[in-house]
Amino acid sequence: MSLTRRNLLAGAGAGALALSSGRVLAQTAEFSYKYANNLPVSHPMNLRAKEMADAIRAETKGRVDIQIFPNNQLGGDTDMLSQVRSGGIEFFTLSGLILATLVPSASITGIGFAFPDYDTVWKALDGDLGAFVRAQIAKSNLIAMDKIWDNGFRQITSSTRPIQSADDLKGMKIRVPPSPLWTSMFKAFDAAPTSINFAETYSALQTKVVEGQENPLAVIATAKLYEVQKYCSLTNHMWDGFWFLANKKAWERLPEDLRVIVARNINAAGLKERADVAALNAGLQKELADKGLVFNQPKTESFRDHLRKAGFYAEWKGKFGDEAWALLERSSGKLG
Ligand code: X2X
Repeated sequence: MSLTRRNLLAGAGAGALALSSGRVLAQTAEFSYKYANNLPVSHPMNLRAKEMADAIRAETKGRVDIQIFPNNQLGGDTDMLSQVRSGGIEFFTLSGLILATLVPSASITGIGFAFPDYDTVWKALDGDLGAFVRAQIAKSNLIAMDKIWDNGFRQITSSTRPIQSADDLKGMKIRVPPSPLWTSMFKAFDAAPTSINFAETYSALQTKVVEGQENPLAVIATAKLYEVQKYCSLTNHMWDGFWFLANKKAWERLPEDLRVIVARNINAAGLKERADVAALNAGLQKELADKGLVFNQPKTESFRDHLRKAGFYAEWKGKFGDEAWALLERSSGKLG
């Protein structure tokens, strides 16, 4: 008996389908696409992506098969960005700040202390600011899905000292993702930032190439960074999210009816992932403290002051331009 798509779908229960889905269906799918990302399989991004791929396969009756490559299996972010541009992979989730190496204005969402809470983030990103960034992305041969996925508010960890105020960052060897805005912000704090892809971050911390790094608790937990860090300072110094990107040609190759199904499922999964990450970040402090991380909650004022005095806000307002900055300040209030 040949295992055609039809009798596989008709015959298999949901569990069996999920288990066998990958290889068997990939051979029969009309569109077999790769989605790659930098996070561990246990992160909500990958849990929701798995559900999403299963739903797309079912709804398109096996015509669209999305294979997931988590955890930098296909290379670090810089490498995956080249691959999604060339069509080597069809889908990729990337922080707007790293995407800014290609689309400069995409880092505007990472300006220090711009968003006080998630309500403000989603209002801006699902509103005018998000639309502005997506329009810039569209000029670069990439398509960004409507709903940005959440990474979260970022916290600083270190193996050497807790960060109580901006002065404690002075001279600190800290890993930042490869992105001009990240480097600029930590230079403004007088730290010593080094650009390192997430793929090499754990080992850079372990071998003490750097003392610290900064990430949301959901990443610190799922990537087990607590194993190689001692302190966690809840600075909430910036919000970060992942644009769900598609290679433009691969996207346009999908017939309109399939495109609608794929986009709807990706955006729906993104909304669920946002809820998962917010809940995780809110509950992880105790779990990480049990694993030995020492927490402190600094006041944000000294950090904002430091950025202001270093001319960080003025510099980036100049780079992004008045129009984009006005869109940001519509949500954040006056910055700098
Ligand atoms: O590289 C990071 O630190 C991470 C996982 O947060 C991003 O993808 C921006």
